[in-house]
Amino acid sequence: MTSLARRGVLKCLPVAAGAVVTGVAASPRAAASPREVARQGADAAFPQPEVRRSVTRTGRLETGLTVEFTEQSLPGIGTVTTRTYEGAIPGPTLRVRPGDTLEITQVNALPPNDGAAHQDMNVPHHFNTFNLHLHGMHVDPTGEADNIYRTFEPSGTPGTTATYRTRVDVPADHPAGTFWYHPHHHGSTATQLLGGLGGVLVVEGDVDEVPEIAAAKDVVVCINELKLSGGRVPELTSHGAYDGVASTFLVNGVKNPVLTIAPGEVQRWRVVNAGAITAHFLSLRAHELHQIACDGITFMEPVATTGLTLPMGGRVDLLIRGGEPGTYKLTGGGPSQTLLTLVVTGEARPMRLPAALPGRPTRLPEPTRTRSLTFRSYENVFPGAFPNAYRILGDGETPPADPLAGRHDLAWGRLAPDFVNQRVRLGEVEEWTVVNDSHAHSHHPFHLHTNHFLLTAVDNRPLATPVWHDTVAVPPNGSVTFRLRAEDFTGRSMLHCHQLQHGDEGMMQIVEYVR
Ligand SMILES: [Cu+2]
Repeated sequence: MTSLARRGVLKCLPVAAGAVVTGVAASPRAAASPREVARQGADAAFPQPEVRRSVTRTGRLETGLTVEFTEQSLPGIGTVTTRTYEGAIPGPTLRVRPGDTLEITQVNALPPNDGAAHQDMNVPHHFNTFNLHLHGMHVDPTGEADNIYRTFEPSGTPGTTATYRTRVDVPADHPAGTFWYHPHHHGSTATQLLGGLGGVLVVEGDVDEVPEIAAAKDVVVCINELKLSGGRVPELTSHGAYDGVASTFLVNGVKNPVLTIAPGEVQRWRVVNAGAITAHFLSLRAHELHQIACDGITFMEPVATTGLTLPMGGRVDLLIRGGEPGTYKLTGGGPSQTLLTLVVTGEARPMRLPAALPGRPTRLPEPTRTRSLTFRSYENVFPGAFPNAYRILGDGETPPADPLAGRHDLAWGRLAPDFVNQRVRLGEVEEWTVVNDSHAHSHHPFHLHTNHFLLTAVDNRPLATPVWHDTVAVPPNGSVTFRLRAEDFTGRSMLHCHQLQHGDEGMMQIVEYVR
């Protein structure tokens, strides 16, 4: 059933590119020109990123993600020069299974960085240095795995490149679901994502074998957010560099692509917010969204809704059933922001929704310790190009070791090198409250690396059914409450605001998981 469904997916991909059909790239450079793949995808009715899948026999996905400036021809937008993975926005979709090994060779083909780093690490810098974060994956945060403390520098010599390797063992009991990858070098993350660096990572498994889901077309909906001015991402020379530059939203690299569905047909959409600044309130006119997973963790049963919030970094898996023939818009960002157009057409194809799913139970024991964190923005408090301070106060806040620009008070709560803000003991159940004390239009999605947490309340109102997340929107002037139990991986990891300008400017903490 699953392999048939997979073949069905592959048929939807551009057929001329051999690398797409085999789905495996043995070398850093795929056999087909990635740009060619992207262009063919754009010509198709609804593009899908190139797929690279692990080899079943060996359980390994060995692939490359070269980062370089490429010229993209974006339909309806024009020619854009930006940093890309493998010459495409988004990067290729990586598909693995629990127990697999993922080996990624990254070539940094970017030019040398301009200038030295600012003495304050929380000022954006080094836009040609990156690393790799596997967002939402429950894997080792150290060594050559999901280690965001590494730095993949450009070679420093114009015309040459530098190569870095990531090797991740996906646990045999890893949840099947929708994850994604993006760079996470402190100081350059926002700029790089706003140029289109990001791609989808799918873990295949039990949920895909539910008959109604196996029968549904598997559709990646990767929403990238670009800031474009004069065909480039503006160099971030000041905090205001993006002010007044409208966000361009692409779905699988295309502005407002058209997806077709038959009346009654059920499709499974893997919706990824790969943006840095904008949350999406997803809504599809005249259609219910049947949510089956949040942030890669499957629900116990589908939950029908008419709209949901997808914060930056978040993912939802949705089953969509085609309604009356017609044309419908999936909106996000705001009600006038169309992400894609759904055309319901053709012969009716009645399909069923599943009644039950192989979900993760939504219970944890009573907590034995609590923490309280506050996300706070300070605007126009520093002289110079980056006048704002973004801080995390409360339990574990960073003390003011070095007064910043004479503002001793603003040294509290910033990200500081080697200061561990939160030590989380394996096996202990904790309850965290994260407060956003900023004004109405300040979005601060909370993201924790390495472990999912169980959201139990929003603004102190308990949820009827708690939900597993790795990223959650903290409402302005509001709070979220969750339980956390880390069970296996030790080492240094992170928590931060996934409004990535805020993260780059200090709204980030070091979490250490300890025995
Ligand atoms: Cu924030």
